[in-house]
Amino acid sequence: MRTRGRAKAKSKSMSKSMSKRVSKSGTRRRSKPASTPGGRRAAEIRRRTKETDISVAITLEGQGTYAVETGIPFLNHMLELFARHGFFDLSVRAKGDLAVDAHHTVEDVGLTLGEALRAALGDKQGIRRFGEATVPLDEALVSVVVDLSGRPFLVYEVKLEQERVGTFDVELVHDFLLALTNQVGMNLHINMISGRNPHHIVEASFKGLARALSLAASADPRVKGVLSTKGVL
Ligand SMILES: [Mn+2]
Repeated sequence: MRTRGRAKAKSKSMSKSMSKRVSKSGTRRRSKPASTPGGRRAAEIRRRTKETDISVAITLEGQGTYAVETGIPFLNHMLELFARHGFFDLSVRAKGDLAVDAHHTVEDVGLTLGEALRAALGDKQGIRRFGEATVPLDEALVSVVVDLSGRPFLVYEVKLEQERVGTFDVELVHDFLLALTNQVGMNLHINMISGRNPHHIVEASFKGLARALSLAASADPRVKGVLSTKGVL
């Protein structure tokens, strides 16, 4: 399935001060983008609606440490291994209307994590821009390719025969990835090469995403400015 995202390419102000704003949808947000102790790229985002209240803090040059509590154990598991395998330091705190179902919380965690990643990436000077990883987990093999292009586009070619992992509806992974893709402003291709067990397939996808993003966000000393003949990412 190919999904064109909403255009969200405009870069944000990198003000160090806390800022409050109200988006068109009425969402109250507080963000503290790109504090960079020791030159490390980091951001904190809080996103609150009537459905969810989510805080994400991420450091790109981390050690893979994490503190994740979303109220959804399978999502916690995926975000924890995302941090570990991307060597990001990640904190995610989410309180959502899980009594309705997990959809709002999963999608809004994707939005907030994407917003934090975009803020931490800043102006993308000196980075590789492209990253890819093919990750196995037993019978599952998943390829993930990222371009931090500023143009949101998700290709998610993953066929899951079972609808659930435990109580988790695996269709929500697609919604999470779409939200993330739109907010980061990236081109993300996830292609399942083989697989049977949905837990294995989704886990290989998140590990691949972590490795591909980590590579794309890493510095290449040959890159002066941004890696684009257009001059802007
Ligand atoms: Mn697992």
